[in-house]
Parts: sequence; structure tokens; C-alpha cells
Amino acid sequence: EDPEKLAAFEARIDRGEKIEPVDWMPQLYRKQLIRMIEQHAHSEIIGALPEGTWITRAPGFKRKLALIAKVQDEVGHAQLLYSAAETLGKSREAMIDDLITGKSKYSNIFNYPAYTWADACFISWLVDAGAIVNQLANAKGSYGPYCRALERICAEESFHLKYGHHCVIYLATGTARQREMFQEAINRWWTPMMHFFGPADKISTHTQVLMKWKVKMASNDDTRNQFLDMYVPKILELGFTIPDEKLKKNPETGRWDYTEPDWEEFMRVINGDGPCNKERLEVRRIAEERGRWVREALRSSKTAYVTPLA
Ligand code: BYC
Repeated sequence: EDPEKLAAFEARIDRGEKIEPVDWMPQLYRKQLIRMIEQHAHSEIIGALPEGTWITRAPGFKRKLALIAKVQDEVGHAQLLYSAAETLGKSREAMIDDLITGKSKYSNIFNYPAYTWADACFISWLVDAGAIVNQLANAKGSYGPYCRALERICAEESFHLKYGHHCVIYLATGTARQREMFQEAINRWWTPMMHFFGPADKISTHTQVLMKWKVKMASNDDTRNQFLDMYVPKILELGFTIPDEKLKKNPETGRWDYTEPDWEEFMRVINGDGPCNKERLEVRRIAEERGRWVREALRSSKTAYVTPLA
């Protein structure tokens, strides 16, 4: 690659300028962005599934209404992100194909089942909280279309967070069984939540190059630590416990000490062998198949869809 172009590109990034689709960029920057934005888009669309199954069972009309809106937002986020990834040259069809065939990854956490309403509340509050920590940082990154998508996503996610927190406070101040349900949800989801921020910095493959080019604005360990800083006190304040005896803020380093989550489980889950991977992909495959006729009709239709009024 032309060293002069590369130097000019890196100087722009260092000055805090945004890179736009028409600008020159190194092949590796393009490839990494496609990988990361595409995985993010898949995570949103697959992430809609565990909560989506709770829409009909959410307790009461107001909760159902709010959950429908939240799930719809998540699918909308996928739309925004697929569009951002398309600006880099990979078609949406190719991305969906790679999702369905298992070639592309998506977030580990959505491969676990939401058994109870409390599991859905855990996702709405704490998984969304984790996503916001990551997205707020990366919205200040270098690639224009991704940053703009993240800004809008964060605005919508902040409503999800309030909704999720409200659901959890309701359980926390409810009956003994309701409190127990949420405690069980924490116990089930804590390890996948720790995995959510990605492998420890020392074993992360892409962090270095992504941080150099300001695609990733914080390392995996930094975002995990920031999440723990913000949310461990809130969880404990509600009277719940966290299933990790080592979890403690270290006064010397100012960072959280914790038991390393099982990274072998993480690798298994992100490579297709988690409790719900097959089911999640099957739902997307069926949706793709059932929607094919609509896409084909749109593509082959030569007539205008709307006839203007005379
Ligand atoms: N899950 O080098 P590393 C939502 C993979 S949805 C699966 O550290 P990187 C929501 C990684 O891809 C929002 N795979 O990677 C929706 C790589 O594999 P490949 C979710 C993971 O990219 C509905 C390998 O491990 N947020 O919130 O530097 C309802 C090595 O990792 C994961 C995003 O998607 C994982 N957790 O950093 C409710 C954020 N972690 O590609 C809520 C966008 C790592 O070499 N993504 N891997 O085969 C990112 O910020 C970064 O990609 C990550 C990982 C921090 C996740």
C-alpha cells in the first residue's frame, strides 16, 4: 500500500477527522470495519430474539407495549448498521448469507435462553447497559457512517436502559419470589455478561489495530471495567449478589479484580456451539426464506409503487 497515502490517512485520524466512504483507506481498515460493523448488525437482529419471545408473555399491557417498541428499535439498529457496513462494499445479501451459514459471528450473549421474565429484564437493563458503554466510546471513533449510526443507537438505547432498570426495580421491590427470580437471572447471565466485552486484552486479536485507527476507542478490559464500575454498585444497592467471590475493586489499581470467566465456554459459544445458536440461526433462515418473494417482487417490479394523485 502507498506509504504516503497511509501516512496522510493516519494523520487525519490523529487529528480526529472522520473517514468517509469516498475517502482512501487501507484495505485492512476496510476489512476490519466490515467485520466489526457486520457482527454488530447481526448482534442487534439476533439480540431481538430472546426478548422478542417475551412480548406475548410480558406482565401487563404497558410492559408488552414497551417491549414491542424496544424489540422494534433493536431491529432498526440492525438496519442502520447494515447500511453503514454496506458503505464499505459488502452487500446486505452477502452479510445475511454469512450470518445464516454461520460464517459471521454475533454477540455471544444472545445464544443463551431467556427462561423467565427476569431473564428478559436482565437483558433490557444490563446487556443494554454493557452495549451503551461500548457504543458511547466507539461513537467517537474514526469512521463517519459507523459513528453516526452509533450516536442514534445510543440515544434509543438510553430509553431501553431506563425501561430495563424500571423492570428490575419492580422485581427488586416485589415479592420474595420476584426477588429470587432476578437473583437467578443474575446467576445465569453473569458469565455471558463478562464475556460480552470480548476476550481479555492480552488474548484479543484485533484490539491493537482497531485502537490504532480509532475504530475501537477502549479495549475489552477497559469497557468491562467501566461496566463493573457503573453497575456493580447498582446491583448490590438493590440487595442482589453477584456470583463471583473474587469480584472486588482493587484500591491500589482502581480496577476490578474478578475470576477469569471461562474463556473456553466463550470460544465454544461464539463458534456456534452455545445452548441456542442453532435455534437462533434457524429463525433467521426461516425469515429469509419466507421474505424472499417480497424481495424478488420488489426487484422485478418495473412499475411505480405510488401513483401520484392527478
Ligand atoms: N461475542 O479481537 P477481539 C445489543 C470475537 S447488540 C461474539 O477482542 P474485537 C442488544 C471477535 O469477533 C450490541 N464474538 O475482537 C441487542 C473475534 O472473532 P473474529 C452488541 C466475540 O472485534 C438486542 C474474536 O472474538 N455490541 O446490545 O477487537 C437486545 C477475538 O476478539 C465477542 C456489539 O456488537 C462477543 N462478545 O472486539 C439487547 C459491539 N467478543 O472476528 C441488546 C461491536 C469478541 O476474529 N463490537 N468476539 O472471528 C465490538 O465492539 C467488538 O467487536 C468487540 C470485540 C468488543 C465485541
